[in-house]
Amino acid sequence: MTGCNLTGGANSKTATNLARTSGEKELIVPTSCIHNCGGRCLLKAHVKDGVIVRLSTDDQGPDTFEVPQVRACQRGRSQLKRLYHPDRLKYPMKRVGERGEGKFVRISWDEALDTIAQKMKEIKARYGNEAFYYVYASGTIGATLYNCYAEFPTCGGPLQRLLNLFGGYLNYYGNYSAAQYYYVVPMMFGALGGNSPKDLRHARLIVLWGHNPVETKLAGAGGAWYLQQAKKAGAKIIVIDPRYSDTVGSLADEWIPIRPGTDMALVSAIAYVLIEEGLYDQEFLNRYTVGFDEEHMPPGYPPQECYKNYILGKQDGQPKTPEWAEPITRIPANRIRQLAREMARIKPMTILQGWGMQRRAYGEQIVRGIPVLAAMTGNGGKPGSGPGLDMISPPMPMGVYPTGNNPVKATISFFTFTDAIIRGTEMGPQDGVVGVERLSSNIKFIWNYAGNALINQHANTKRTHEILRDPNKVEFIVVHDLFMTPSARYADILLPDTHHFERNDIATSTWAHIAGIGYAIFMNKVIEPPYECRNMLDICTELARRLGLEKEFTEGKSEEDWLREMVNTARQKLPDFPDYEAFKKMGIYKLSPDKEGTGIGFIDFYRDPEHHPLDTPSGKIQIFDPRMYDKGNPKEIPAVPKYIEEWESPWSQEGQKYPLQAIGHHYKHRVHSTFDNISWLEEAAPQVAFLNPLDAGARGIKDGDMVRIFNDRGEIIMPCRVTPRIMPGVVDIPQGAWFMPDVRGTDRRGCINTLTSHRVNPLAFGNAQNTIQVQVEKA
Ligand SMILES: Nc1nc2c(c(=O)[nH]1)N[C@H]1C(S)=C(S)[C@@H](COP(=O)(O)OP(=O)(O)OC[C@H]3O[C@@H](n4cnc5c(=O)[nH]c(N)nc54)[C@H](O)[C@@H]3O)O[C@H]1N2
Ligand SMILES: Nc1nc2c(c(=O)[nH]1)N[C@H]1C(S)=C(S)[C@@H](COP(=O)(O)OP(=O)(O)OC[C@H]3O[C@@H](n4cnc5c(=O)[nH]c(N)nc54)[C@H](O)[C@@H]3O)O[C@H]1N2
Ligand code: SF4
Ligand SMILES: [Mo]
Repeated sequence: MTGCNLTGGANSKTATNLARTSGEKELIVPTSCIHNCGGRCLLKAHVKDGVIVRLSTDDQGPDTFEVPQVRACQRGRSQLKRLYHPDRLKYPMKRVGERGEGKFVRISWDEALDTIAQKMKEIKARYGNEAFYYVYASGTIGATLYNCYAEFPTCGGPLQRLLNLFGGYLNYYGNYSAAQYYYVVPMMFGALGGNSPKDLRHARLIVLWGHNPVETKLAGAGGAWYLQQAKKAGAKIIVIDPRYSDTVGSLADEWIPIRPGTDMALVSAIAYVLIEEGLYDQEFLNRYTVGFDEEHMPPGYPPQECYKNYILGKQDGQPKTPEWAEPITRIPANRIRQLAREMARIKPMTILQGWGMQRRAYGEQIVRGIPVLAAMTGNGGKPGSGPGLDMISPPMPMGVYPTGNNPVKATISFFTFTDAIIRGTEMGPQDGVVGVERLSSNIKFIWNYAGNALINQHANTKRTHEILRDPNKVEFIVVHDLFMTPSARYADILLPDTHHFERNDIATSTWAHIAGIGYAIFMNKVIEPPYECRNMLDICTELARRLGLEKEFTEGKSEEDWLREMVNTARQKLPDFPDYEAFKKMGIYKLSPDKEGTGIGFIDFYRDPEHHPLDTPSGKIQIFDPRMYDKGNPKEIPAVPKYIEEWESPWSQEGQKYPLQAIGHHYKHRVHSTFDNISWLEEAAPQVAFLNPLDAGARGIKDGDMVRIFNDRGEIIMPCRVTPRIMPGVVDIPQGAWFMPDVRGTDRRGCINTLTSHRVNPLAFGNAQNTIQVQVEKA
């Protein structure tokens, strides 16, 4: 037992009773769960003789609406199965087979670290720092110190600090989660922002548009819990989703199934009805938006390009009527009319958009389309009245680990790293590169820390495999993980990490786009790491020594020194924040509700748009965006949000050969691929392909059969669940299963990226992994 300093007796009685001893000499040590589900929940480890015998969770406090308990979900409560999993990586290893084969031999830490340091020096000398890439990863995104998320400075942990000191690395922007959302919301609103989950209880109508919080926002103080409260307070809840999701099943008054990828046809038809029936709020639009009609266009741009003209079909001759939308969306025209009227009449309304539908071809459009409906119905800026975005959390001011600045300016879209491996030096702004006119090197060295996006979570695994397997392309790959994941199989050197119960850290709600309250959790090191597992701070310190950077890297500070600094920063901003020792013992600190702000997005702007303009060209919400207009590509980057038929769809050529659309929802079994190997969770939520009885019947498939799902990019053989919970024409393969190819290359587990495409979106250069056509047959 180390680190937590909870020796029982008088000592523990002085702490809150979160940390206490039992009669059986069982220590209860607070820590957290940290993966990229968007949450961080309190876990309390019950320790006996140096072994964690069980986990419990937050049971402190009154559990009120204002200050709820931050209780862990089924995955957090299964952490012991990860911690004590027999397949944990135990020693450093080096590759002996081909990349991807998974053949390794044990080596010493010295050999591993010497080799990595040597390769870093060699590759820097040969290709320069732009050849280094810290690939997208989110396995420890919830942590303040051991964070793996390199999109932002200060999030990438010790590895980011080391690489910055080493001269830098090729940056990326954007993320798999919400590339289109993060790109266009700041263009439309000047910043990200929505209402807090707590505000939902004021709404009378909540439309969850492609949003499934009961599965995706499961954390203790998360979105799903607040939706429940909103329902209790009398809100009507409508869900628009091709799947009868858990959110539909447990919270919805109505489910509107929609053909995937056609949401913009629905948005347009709703807008049409609002105009046709005079149900829209002209005054609100005039005050807060630009580009709705000819009278409110930015100066210098053709007035006829306004949104209203698009909806009425003044330019293209096609009014966007419900009858036009019906065959596209498969939603009856009358239902569309009824929905438009409800949206106009039930006030206040909050439409919350999920991200699955922007992870699609032209996903930029839907992100911008929904806020137009919010504005047309006069919503935004008031309690229960949302701007049509996602939820946001209250801020939690905690110090950060200083990762320094990256001297390399070249930046690619996260989704183009495989391109930057094979043709980086040809890539420039036309490929989404920013910071430079052209990359000076292809990617030659990859660090993959706490991520599985090296192959499993990235699109088109067969293509990625072909690229990664060739050691002449990327010359060196280091992976640091707990398991032999599909990505780990591509490592040249594979390093075993500690589990987060085996190191000290702090988790905060700040990153959690789903939390209704601000909080911080001290993640105590509960037990010693097993075998030769080592954490990233330790590894980077050793590498810094070998690279002659030790002094700059450590500044003479230990893990505890860094954590103390973070706590001190929080204490400067929040006088009631406990000191380091007290925080360690109490485990969780919850921000008092009066410090959370109003929870209403862009409130100053909505109150007084003249004096608090948005950071956009017009100072208002950009329905028409001159920057998009100026791109001169109106078919793919229209200046007002439009319905564009997807590049792979039931109507395209692929649709003839592969008639079903496949989507991969975020599953309660896992956080992406994390927890895929946990038997309890497989039992509770098995990896199956969900297929409608009509599609199954037409193919002679019965519930439980093995099915072959394929397209030109690859194939999967997996079990099938026949259920009306998915609409006809669509198959759902929950994303995140581990790619397990057999000798023929057929995936036997159900990794949807076997089938997905790496084609990028035109504006955000982000992923469209949900836009794919497949065929399904009995295996
Ligand atoms: N087709 C399709 N693909 C998708 C998506 C989709 O919807 N459809 N979703 C995308 C999204 S939104 C995201 S965010 C990405 C997520 O992709 P990733 O960021 O790759 O997330 P995970 O798959 O959870 O991988 C996390 C890895 O970290 C490891 N890990 C966990 N804890 C630790 C730790 O303490 N130390 C170390 N060293 N490793 C640890 C896990 O074992 C796992 O291998 O996937 C994207 N991919
Ligand atoms: N259990 C669980 N929770 C998670 C995660 C996880 O892996 N597991 N990952 C976390 C992360 S990193 C992220 S980014 C978020 C992701 O959150 P989201 O991206 O919102 O989650 P998804 O499940 O991809 O999509 C939400 C819903 O959209 C539906 N959908 C798909 N295509 C369409 C479409 O074209 N139109 C409409 N209307 N609906 C569509 C899906 O059926 C699904 O029910 O979730 C977070 N929460
Ligand atoms: S909601 Fe997320 S952070 Fe919380 S216990 Fe579940 S997986 Fe862990
Ligand atoms: Mo994500």
